[in-house]
Amino acid sequence: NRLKSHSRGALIVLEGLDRCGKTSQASRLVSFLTGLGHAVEMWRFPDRTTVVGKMISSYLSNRSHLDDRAIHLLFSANRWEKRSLMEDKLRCGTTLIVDRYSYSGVAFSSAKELDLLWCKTPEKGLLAPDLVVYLDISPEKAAERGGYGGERYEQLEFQKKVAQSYHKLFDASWKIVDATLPIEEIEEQLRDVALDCLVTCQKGKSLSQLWS
Ligand code: NYM
Repeated sequence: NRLKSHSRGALIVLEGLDRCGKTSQASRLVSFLTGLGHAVEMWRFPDRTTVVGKMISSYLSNRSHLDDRAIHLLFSANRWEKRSLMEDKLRCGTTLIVDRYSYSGVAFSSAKELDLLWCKTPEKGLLAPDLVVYLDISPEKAAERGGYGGERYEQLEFQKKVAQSYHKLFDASWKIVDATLPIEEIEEQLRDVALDCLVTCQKGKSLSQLWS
C-alpha cells in the first residue's frame, strides 16, 4: 500500500568522508520512510554492479591503476549510466536515498589537485538532489573509528584534503549534521529533514539539473 504514488519521489543524497556513518544512516532512513508507507530505495555510488562499476571497484582495491582524469570520468559515467533509471524512479514516486553522488566525485578527484571546475563539468546535467546531507566529522575522528578498509583513498592525509575539497562545495541548502553525535540523534535529524524534503517534492517542486 504505497501512499502518495501520484507525486514524485525525492532525491536525497548523503555525503561525507569515509567512515562518517553515511551507509548505516542511509539504511536507517530507508527503513523509517518505508515504514511510513513511502516508496523508497537505497542507492549508492559507485554502483559496482555495472561494467564501469567493476572497473572502478578494481581501481579502488588497487587491482588496477588508472590516470586520475580517467578514473574521474569513470565515476561520472557510472552516474550517467544510471541517470535515466533515476529519473524514471523519481517520476514514478519513488524516493531515492543515495549514498554518495557527484560531490564525492568532485571532492575526491580535486583532492588530487585536479581543477575543481574541470571536475564538475562531466557532472553537469545529472539530476540535482532535492536535499544533500553532509555527515560532518574531522578526518582525525573518522580515522579513529578504525576499519579503513585498505581501499585507495582510505588514508588520513588524503582524507584531510578531501575534507577541504568538500568545504569548497558546501552550499547554503546543504544540511550539515554533526556525525559525532549519538547514532539515534543523527537519525532523528535526518528523519526531520527528509520528511520536509518529501513534502516539498510532493507539493510539486520540479526536478532540476546539477551545475547547469
Ligand atoms: N569516490 C566515490 C570517488 O572518488 N568518486 C566518486 O564519484 C564516488 C561516488 O570511492 N572512498 C570514492 C569515495 C570512496 C570510494 O566509496 C568508494 P564507498 O562509499 O566506500 O563505496
